[in-house]
Amino acid sequence: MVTIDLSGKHALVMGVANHRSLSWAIAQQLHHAGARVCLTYANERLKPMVEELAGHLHGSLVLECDVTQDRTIHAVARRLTRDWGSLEVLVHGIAYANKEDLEGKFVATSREGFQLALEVSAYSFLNVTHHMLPLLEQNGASLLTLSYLAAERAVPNYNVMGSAKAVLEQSVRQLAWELGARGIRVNAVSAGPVSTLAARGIHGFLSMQRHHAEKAPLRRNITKEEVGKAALFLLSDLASGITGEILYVDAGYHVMGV
Ligand code: 0WE
Repeated sequence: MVTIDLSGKHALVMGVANHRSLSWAIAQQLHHAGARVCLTYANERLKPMVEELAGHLHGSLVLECDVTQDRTIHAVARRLTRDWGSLEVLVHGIAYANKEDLEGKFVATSREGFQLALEVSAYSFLNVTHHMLPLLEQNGASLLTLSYLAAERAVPNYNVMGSAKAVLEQSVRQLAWELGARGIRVNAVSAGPVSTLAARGIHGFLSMQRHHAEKAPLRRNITKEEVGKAALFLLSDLASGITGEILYVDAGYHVMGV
């Protein structure tokens, strides 16, 4: 019988905003598998919610980390070095673009909007990894980020986030190559549309989800728990031979030609 046991392992999970977050579903799976979990929040507005959620994960840590501020990333690395001494799991579930850049014309994306989306949603993955490298090298680690099909297909309104996800997926492959020599694996889950804080309020999101459920081989949408389970697999020793991979958790949607 195969069970996933992450006891004695340390997991940093970034990108939890509320109970609907895919990062939260992943944090819960890691916790149930026995890992010690650290959640980060980007600003004071998100702090109370993340602290409340962390209250459900016995022995967890909550730290501030704004990925546009190297100082705060460095502070997380220092704290985890002191408290844990090693990091076996890193989950990056962070994305942000200005709201107007997800509604207007892609061709009209401002320089600042483009830079912000790529900095927060893509550059942060390698930058955080760089800051955590001494911790990640200790025992070999498994890294995971979250992507979306719009990295490689045209999706109405996803606009500059598609640019960011394309860069993010290339970063998964490049990091897999570079860090593989140190026993570090790097993968992504490409999730189908889930009603998270990041997705709600997106114009046309509900009709898009309906379309997805109609067309997908499984004839339904996915749940955040399904993302959590696939993530747990990739982050565990069951996936010891897998790196540089984009794993689709999308009810099969991406295989369709019509
Ligand atoms: O990656 C995402 C969402 C990312 C996102 C969402 C927001 C909304 C509020 C990034 N930045 C912001 N900034 C805000 O101010 N998804 C995969 C969910 C999503 O977002 C879409 C989608 C889907 C699916 C936007 C347009 C079209 C489809």
